[in-house]
Amino acid sequence: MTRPSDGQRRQMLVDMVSARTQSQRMWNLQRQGQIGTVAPIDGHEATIVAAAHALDPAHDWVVPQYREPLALRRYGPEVLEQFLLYNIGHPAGGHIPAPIRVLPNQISLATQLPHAVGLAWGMTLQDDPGVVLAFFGDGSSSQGDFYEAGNLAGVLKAPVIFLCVNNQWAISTPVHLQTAAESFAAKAAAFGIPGVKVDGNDVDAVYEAVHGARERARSGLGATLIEAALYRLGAHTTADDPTRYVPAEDLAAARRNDPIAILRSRLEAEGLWDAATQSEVESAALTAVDAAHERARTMPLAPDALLDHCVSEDSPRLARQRLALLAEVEGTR
Ligand SMILES: Cc1ncc(C[n+]2csc(CCOP(=O)(O)OP(=O)(O)O)c2C)c(N)n1
Ligand SMILES: [Mg+2]
Repeated sequence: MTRPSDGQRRQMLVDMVSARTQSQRMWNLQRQGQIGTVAPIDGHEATIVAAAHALDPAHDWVVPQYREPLALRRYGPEVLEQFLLYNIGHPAGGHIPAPIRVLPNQISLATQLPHAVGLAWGMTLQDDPGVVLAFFGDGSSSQGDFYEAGNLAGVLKAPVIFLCVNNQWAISTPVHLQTAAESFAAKAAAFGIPGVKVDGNDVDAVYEAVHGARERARSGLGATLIEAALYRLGAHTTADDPTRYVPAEDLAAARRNDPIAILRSRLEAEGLWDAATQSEVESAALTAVDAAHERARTMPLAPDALLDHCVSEDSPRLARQRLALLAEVEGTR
């Protein structure tokens, strides 16, 4: 059993509380018309934070879907800034500022998974000791990309961890309409890799599973599929009304299993957390998200910025298009 230390568990709660506070703040900013669509993090915090804490940000890559970035504080404050830039549609939001090992958000379901396998396989070829952890949802597991990525990872023994965040919903589609398999973890059998299902509200369980998968990947044994079962406590996004389809009694039961409340009461009982700490963490999180929003809002935008960060170097054709675009913009001023 590999358990996080007291210090790590306390830091995990800081990251979880910060993520929820910032997610709620972003919800309000969207409602005020200040930022774009928001996919709330509520209910996902333990899984994302514990996974990030089982990784080494100096070597391991995280490949997100779209709900994770606020909970990746362990990967540095740049992740929050990128997330705000991405949210408001600034082209710099698609950039990965070195040395941050977090890929940009991915909205097109499961397309991040072949990227994650390619990244992991490339690292093996370059004798890079890191691993790649890719997040995806229960809904994304129905995409062809998931099966292609899983199959290739199995054959190549790529050092990749597929972390399926099973929050019971894909917008309004419940899991029983998503798959007839007994679990999402069971799908690992088709790839010839281990599949593990864990309680996604329990930081110890997620930490241990990711830690084990990382050790396995680093010793050359290849990929693992982890299913973290939890419950989406908020709306799918700011464009959704879950009261139209989420059974109220299911949501009430899930709220009694709120991952933040669980860890908070454990740490309070151990004398590692109190109300003053809670409010300090919340106000620091609000300051950070407001500063990131301000920075994103005021970041200068070059007329040809939409061509940046797509390829490392412009091809001759792209260079010509860039010049033509700049000339056209100049001419219209
Ligand atoms: C290829 C593709 N098909 C459909 C959509 C529309 N869509 C956006 S989010 C979503 C549900 C995804 O559910 P899941 O993977 O379980 O993630 P969750 O939102 O529950 O975290 C769908 C169908 C999309 N973004 N991409
Ligand atoms: Mg889902």
